Amino acid sequence: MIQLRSMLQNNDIMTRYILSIISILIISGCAATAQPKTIQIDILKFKFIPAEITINKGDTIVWVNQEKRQYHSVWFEESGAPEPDYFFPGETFTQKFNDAGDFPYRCGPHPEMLGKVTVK
Ligand SMILES: [Cu+2]
Repeated sequence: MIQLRSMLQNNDIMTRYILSIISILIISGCAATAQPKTIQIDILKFKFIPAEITINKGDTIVWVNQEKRQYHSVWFEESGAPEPDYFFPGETFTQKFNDAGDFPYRCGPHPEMLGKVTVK
């Protein structure tokens, strides 16, 4: 009987130990790896809104053309990318950022439309 009681107590300690290890793993896992996010940038009245943005590695940006009838593009000209297709009202342009750095861009048909993505 005494043996059984001590076994139950040991079991109880073991369960608490395992539970505390599991919760430490969950908490540290959440802190260490931020989930990749998708961030929206609007295009309206010949502006990228916001024009400058800071994101984390692995995040994705979706540019949404919110104009009534004007097409635009998102062109990372300085990084040597070819000029992408224009996209029209209601359409989007999506890009994922895997590397840290500064990524300035412009609109192909409207060189005065400038934006910058900073990836941490
Ligand atoms: Cu444009």
